[in-house]
Amino acid sequence: MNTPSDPHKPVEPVARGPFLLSTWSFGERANAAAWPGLARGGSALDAVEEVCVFCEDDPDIDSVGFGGLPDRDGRMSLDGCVMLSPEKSGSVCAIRRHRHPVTIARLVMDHTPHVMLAGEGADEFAQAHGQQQEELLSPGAAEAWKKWKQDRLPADQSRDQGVRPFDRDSTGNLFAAGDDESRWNNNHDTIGVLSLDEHGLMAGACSTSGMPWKVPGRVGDSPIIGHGLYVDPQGGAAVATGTGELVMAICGSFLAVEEMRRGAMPREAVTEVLERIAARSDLEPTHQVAIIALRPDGHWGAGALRPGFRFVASDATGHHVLQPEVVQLPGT
Ligand code: SD4
Repeated sequence: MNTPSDPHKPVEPVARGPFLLSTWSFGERANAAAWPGLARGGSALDAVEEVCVFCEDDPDIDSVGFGGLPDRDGRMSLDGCVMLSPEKSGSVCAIRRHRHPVTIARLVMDHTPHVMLAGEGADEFAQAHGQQQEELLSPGAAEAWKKWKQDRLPADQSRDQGVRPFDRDSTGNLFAAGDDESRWNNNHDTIGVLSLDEHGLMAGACSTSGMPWKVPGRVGDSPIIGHGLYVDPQGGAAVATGTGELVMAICGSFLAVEEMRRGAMPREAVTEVLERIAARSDLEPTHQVAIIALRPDGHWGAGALRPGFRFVASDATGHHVLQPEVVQLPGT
């Protein structure tokens, strides 16, 4: 796996101690919240859960947890998962009454022989494990939904209608209209996070409210192991964000990890994923996918289909909001 890299290739960034890699610039404040525990020797698993819980609690982040945007009928549903290895993962989807899908996913991993619970059963499981029931639709999200209804966008919205996420100001408000990006028409996002702890253990998690104004019942890539997230201590870890349907068509996160298992650097692995997506004949200008990747030896990288994606790398030197090295379709 650690094939010596070609000296003419650009040097890849590499983590040399505890490390967190999160999607979108709003990951900065979430990483900052989880960092002290990780830096003190805490586990990668605790760190990725904490990053997601932080975002799920923040009503200004309009794509995750409380504050996320609802489905076509104005109802919230949340998805999330957590993974340590092919033997150890947990996932929930279509959660309607509990704010922290990643915590529930971890409970599934730790307390059941299963990988994934869905819908009412997942909510009941959460309740049985002491998770607090609550309203998930924030006042801001309810307001945004009313406005969307008023504007009379098509009622049976497909994945191609909405607002493309654009990371412009670190607020976490990826779907805000404004400036010239308001012309974009597609929308989804998620917090995805990968971590290495001081013991060299890797973990990943992701949490999302899915696609705003989605058809009720729609589930994207985020909670599905191998699609939105994959972690294999023998290969690496990857987490995707963006148009879930595009990621699901190629098992995007599994593909990135499999590439790294065969010796690819993270940059090469994410490029392979994005090239396959970019080669589709039905791509819409509004589609976006981004993927971040981490190898067990600390090498990491990120890429996006189009401009507008940022991510956060946190280590002992601080929290760095970065643009991906790879943008498959620049200028689009
Ligand atoms: C999805 N990819 O549901 C997920 C979440 C999301 O950007 O919207 N991510 O399609």
